[in-house]
Amino acid sequence: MKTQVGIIGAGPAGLMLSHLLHLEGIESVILENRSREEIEGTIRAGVLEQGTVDLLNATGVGERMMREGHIHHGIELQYNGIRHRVNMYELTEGKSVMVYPQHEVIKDLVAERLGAGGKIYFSVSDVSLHDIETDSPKIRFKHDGGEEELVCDFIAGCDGFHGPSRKMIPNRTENQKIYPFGWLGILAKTPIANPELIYSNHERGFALISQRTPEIQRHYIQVDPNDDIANWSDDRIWTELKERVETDGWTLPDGPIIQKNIVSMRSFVCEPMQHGRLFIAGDAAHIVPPTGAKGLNLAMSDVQVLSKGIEMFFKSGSDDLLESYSEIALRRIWKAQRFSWWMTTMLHRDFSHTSFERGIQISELDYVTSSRAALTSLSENYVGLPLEWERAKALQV
Ligand code: RFL
Ligand code: PHB
Repeated sequence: MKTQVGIIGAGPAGLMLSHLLHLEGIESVILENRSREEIEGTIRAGVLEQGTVDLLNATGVGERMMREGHIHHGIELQYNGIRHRVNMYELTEGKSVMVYPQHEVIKDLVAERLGAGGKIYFSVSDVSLHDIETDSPKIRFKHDGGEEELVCDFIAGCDGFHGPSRKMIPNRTENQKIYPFGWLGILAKTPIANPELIYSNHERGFALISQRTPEIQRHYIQVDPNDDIANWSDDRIWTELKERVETDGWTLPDGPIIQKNIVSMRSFVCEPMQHGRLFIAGDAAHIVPPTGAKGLNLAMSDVQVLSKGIEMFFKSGSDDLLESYSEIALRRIWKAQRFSWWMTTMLHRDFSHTSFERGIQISELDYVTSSRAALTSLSENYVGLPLEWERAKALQV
């Protein structure tokens, strides 16, 4: 089997890359080790930056999102039991975010790719990469019991944090920070609690009130990352959530919990994100703690740069932009890392902190919520920073 770009992973990065390449007349094949049902049913992100929304719309896959998603002009920050609204729309001159679940984005992209004749192999196994330092790298894999080989011009490793691609980059530096925090996330059958998301810093730990549909909501509480979900009855979860977000005169609606799990939190950046004819994108290259709602959005910005580089190669024969892929993508990635680390540090309760450090944390929230300059900085990061195209412009792309 032959194709121009062999893509490993049908997450947001792999699917969007395949879609963008198709729009430029470049052929790709996606290899995914889970089934279509599994990738379309996994609950993850909820918040899309303005740039991600614009990208989905500009490339013809935003129609259902515009119908079923919810545009949010702000968020609320809570500490010491008081809410403070951040009017992002006003502070960023009209930008906003969209609450639309990741698995719905996945469904829209899979439907679009398959509808346009795109090739996605689901439930493959034993994926391995070969000859990435040559002009015809190969991916070997098993599908339907048979051994297959995909010969490509380029390989895009969009296979998430645990995939095989990153490990193929020799001499890479892995920069990492592990947090002493976990997030217990729930999906619950309740009405929408609040028009906007609430990020709450509380003595007992962080809590986040989010939403999905008018009937189903998504909320999170900070827990020990090594805690076992079996220790958390529905009653205990609701009691803890209410304790951390309710204010005088505002109560949190509860209801049956239909899904619950605990995830640990890390910041991670792999440098560089390329070697020979292999390029990695999204969670394969970096992980952010979810407090800044950046992971899916970074996956989308990586593949915009990568697809432009591949397009330039096939249209003009120049690999100038591809050679700069890591450098261009990493500038935005590090800024999103900084923001996600900052939001995480400001909002979570670190039980090893002294009263001095706790005092500084509350004072930071006090400063942020009372300074227009600080609120503007938070807002422009939350709605999404621009792509780093200066280097590309210098290359006259
Ligand atoms: P994905 O989504 O992990 O997709 C990788 C795909 O590769 C497949 N794969 C393989 N395929 C073939 N062979 C192999 N050997 C393979 N190994 C893996 C996997 O099955 C999978 O389908 O990576 P991608 O595309 O880079 O997308 C990244 C995002 O999924 C991730 O960053 C976000 O979910 C992070 N995230 C959030 N991001 C946001 O932008 N906004 C949010 O509000 C937000 N909230 C969150 C989040 C992540 C969370 N969790 C569960 C960690 C909230 C949570 C709780
Ligand atoms: C979500 O709705 O899943 C969500 C919202 C905001 C975040 C993280 C996750 O910062």
